[in-house]
Amino acid sequence: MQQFTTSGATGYNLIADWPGGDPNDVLMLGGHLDSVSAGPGINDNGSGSAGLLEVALTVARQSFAPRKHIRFGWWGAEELGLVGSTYYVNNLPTAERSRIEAYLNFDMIGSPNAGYFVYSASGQPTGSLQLQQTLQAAFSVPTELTSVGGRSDHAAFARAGIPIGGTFTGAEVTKTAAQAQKWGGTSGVAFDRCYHRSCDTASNIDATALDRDSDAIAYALWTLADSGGTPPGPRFENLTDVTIPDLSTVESPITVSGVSGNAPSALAVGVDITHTYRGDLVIDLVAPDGTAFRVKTSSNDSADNLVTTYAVNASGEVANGTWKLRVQDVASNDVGRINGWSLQF
Ligand code: DPN
Ligand code: ZN
Repeated sequence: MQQFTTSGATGYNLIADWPGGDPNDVLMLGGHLDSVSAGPGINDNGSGSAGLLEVALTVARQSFAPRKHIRFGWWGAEELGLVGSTYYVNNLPTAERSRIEAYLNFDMIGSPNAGYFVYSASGQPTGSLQLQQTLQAAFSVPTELTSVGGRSDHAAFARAGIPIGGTFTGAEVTKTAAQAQKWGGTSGVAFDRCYHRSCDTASNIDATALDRDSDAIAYALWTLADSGGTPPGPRFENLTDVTIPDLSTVESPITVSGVSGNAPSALAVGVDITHTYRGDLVIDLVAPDGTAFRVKTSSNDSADNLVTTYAVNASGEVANGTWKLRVQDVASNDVGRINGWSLQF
């Protein structure tokens, strides 16, 4: 955490380095955490902050090990004039600055009347065609280029000579009829009619746009960091506690939607169960059509708790529908609870 002072107040940047990778080849991604004082700033810029956080969590879950070093930045006081990001860049030693090979910015990525914009390389002092084209390729919907000028935190990096890129779903500008035709939404209305207003609340988010742009962050990261792979597919979770009484069977559902075709041959089933004798537990993953895949049998393993991931060959099952984790306690005395579980496609 980096502190700075602006007009007599203290502000904060949060910098998160993912260990590993070449320290001389840093790929940095960021967005601002603050909002204007007029409103809560959920699209501007809770959306970019949350998208970046979700990608960072995915990096950790996957033990991502690309050739390059990865750094995330969440900036303070963007709305006061790019204060946090400028402070960060200005206080980087020259050698450190030259190690950052690119900076990608995400500011407003869940606009309620969304457009799909990629920062144009040509509107920037250090615009990069490679970054622009990678972000364009990250979308399965049509994109347009936009000249964001110096309106967000990438500007501090551009001024320091660092190549920049980013995505944006639109602010105060009105959506045209042609744009409404290709992207849906309402023509003649701003991409975000609550931009810098008190109505920029949690209902001021198009979840589809936030999802597409967050996927684009992951795609760009996996591609530009030289990972040699592609980002993992969608992940679903159920974090509702389910108690496991003695000698009983309980189930916890996860409804999967928006995944085409069948489940993968290594569907990752993450399980987090508290129990005082885990050998008592028999666990099945139940597919939407009722097919049960046994992932764990009972045993005399007397250890507590079960926090692990199972790989299930579910390639014969349609992905969409309601999956269940079925947990049986088959011996008396010890009990527990499902804390949560997940499906990573
Ligand atoms: N900088 C944004 C704001 O915080 O008001 C608006 C914006 C974001 C404009 C991204 C252009 C591109
Ligand atoms: Zn913003």
